[in-house]
Amino acid sequence: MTTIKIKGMTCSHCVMAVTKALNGIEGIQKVNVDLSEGEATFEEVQPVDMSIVKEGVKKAGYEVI
Ligand SMILES: [Cu+2]
Repeated sequence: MTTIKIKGMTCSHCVMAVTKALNGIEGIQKVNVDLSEGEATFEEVQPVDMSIVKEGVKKAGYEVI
């Protein structure tokens, strides 16, 4: 299980956007985004480059910190 910190989420819409972005990355499964903690957790079924994760989250409008 991998945990990342995400900056900029304020509501359930943000949670959905980040969840969708992470689910769209190859190798990532079981995404769970926690709004109150500002965190996302997921499982890597294959190694995922963190720069791809950061880019995907950024494209959705948020930032991995
Ligand atoms: Cu929002």
